[in-house]
Amino acid sequence: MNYKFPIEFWWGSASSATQMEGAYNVDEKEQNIWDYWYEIAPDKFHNNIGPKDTSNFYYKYKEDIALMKELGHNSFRFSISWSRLIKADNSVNQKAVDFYNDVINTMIENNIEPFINLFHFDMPMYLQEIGGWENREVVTHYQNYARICFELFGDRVKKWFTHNEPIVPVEFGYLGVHHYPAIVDFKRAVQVGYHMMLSSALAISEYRKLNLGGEIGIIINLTPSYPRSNRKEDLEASNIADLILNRSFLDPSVHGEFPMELIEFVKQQNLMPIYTKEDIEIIKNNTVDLIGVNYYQPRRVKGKESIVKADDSLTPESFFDFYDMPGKKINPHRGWEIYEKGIYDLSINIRDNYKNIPFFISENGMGVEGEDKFKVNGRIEDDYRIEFIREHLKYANKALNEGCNLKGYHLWTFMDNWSWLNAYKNRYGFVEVDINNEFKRIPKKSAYWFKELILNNGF
Ligand code: BGP
Repeated sequence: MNYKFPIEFWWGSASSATQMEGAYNVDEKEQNIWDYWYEIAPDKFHNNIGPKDTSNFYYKYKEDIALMKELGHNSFRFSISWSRLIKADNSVNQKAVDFYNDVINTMIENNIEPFINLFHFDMPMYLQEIGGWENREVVTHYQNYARICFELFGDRVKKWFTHNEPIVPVEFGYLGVHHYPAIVDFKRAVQVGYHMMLSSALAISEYRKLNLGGEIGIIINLTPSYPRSNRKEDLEASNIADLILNRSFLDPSVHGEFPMELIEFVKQQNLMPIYTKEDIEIIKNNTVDLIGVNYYQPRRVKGKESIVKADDSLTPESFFDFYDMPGKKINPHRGWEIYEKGIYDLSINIRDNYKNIPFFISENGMGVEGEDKFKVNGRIEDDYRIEFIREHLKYANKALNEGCNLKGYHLWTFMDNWSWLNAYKNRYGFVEVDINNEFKRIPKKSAYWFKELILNNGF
């Protein structure tokens, strides 16, 4: 065996509530921003397919967890749907409590450790109506929601995450138009990001007060920024991209402070959020125990070449351009570059600049369109996915051997699910979901390959 992993390594996969639960309006679940957006603008969604049913985990979780066990998982991350758990009148939805309790208990009975994330892009609509993350009151609502989750489930769940990719709602909802409310306004975006960061620290403080003996962290899409060249303008571009898109959440989460350079940038651009001195103390005193890192692709950047017009809105891309590197390896279905060494580079960054804090690869994966054509005797032979995982794991292994505190690897995702922008176009799962045939689950070849890898703790 060439690539051996530690005995306790976390092997599994990740998911999110809106993308896999379905049952969008049953058992008193409230609407979230996705349900609402689909209701008012279905044409914004790929092939007009919205988040109504998604993969029906709400109904099939027992079968799904049994399959996870059969396929060797020792851990699985899912998120709680805030709009399912907490009703608009602030009361707790008992049917949601029963559902999540049963999911957690079934996982534990099957020796699969539940990793729970509290927020995966799905703001309840009743809170978006009062401004969502722009409104400080929503931070308090989130803090209460987090505490309720810890009180309800924290006796059994020992790995908690406050957010998944917090930069994404900022980037796509307030600096771009892919997520509701689809506003482009840098100042409001900074307030949103700041409040999300503060909410993370407040959730951590609630968790610590309860003394439940588990760990709490945050999941960040640590896309490494690579400059086109060593020329000054390219290096500066990569630095500013990294500062805004990575270090804005990574530094306060791990070090308890926003980078000074980011603060200066925000001041210079007149983008300072409303904050209090107490907030800064809260962020300082409530750093994470561990981080999850989602890694899909590198970010290649170059100095600004395109002209910024006077009436262009100010966005992070006013300060750098993306660099389309010739000859790069690409997943044509998603349009994302495949650069396996990124896993190694980001691991070394965490080792050297972030206290060698424990971390795991919380998402990595490959979305492929038209997988049916790879079917042999009813099974998708996804050798491309096996290769994708294997090549990334080689670099993860190298990072481990060089002293990185890497604890596990989760694929995005267990079974094909609904994507925010692409519905069911690109499939990511170890398990096929036949959406035209009662959401039937059929494991792909990669699922068995991964099972073997877990059994051997390496390959
Ligand atoms: C991550 C998100 C996931 C998932 C994944 C794949 O950024 O955390 O929710 O969707 O990306 O991306 P996509 O669905 O856009 O192909």
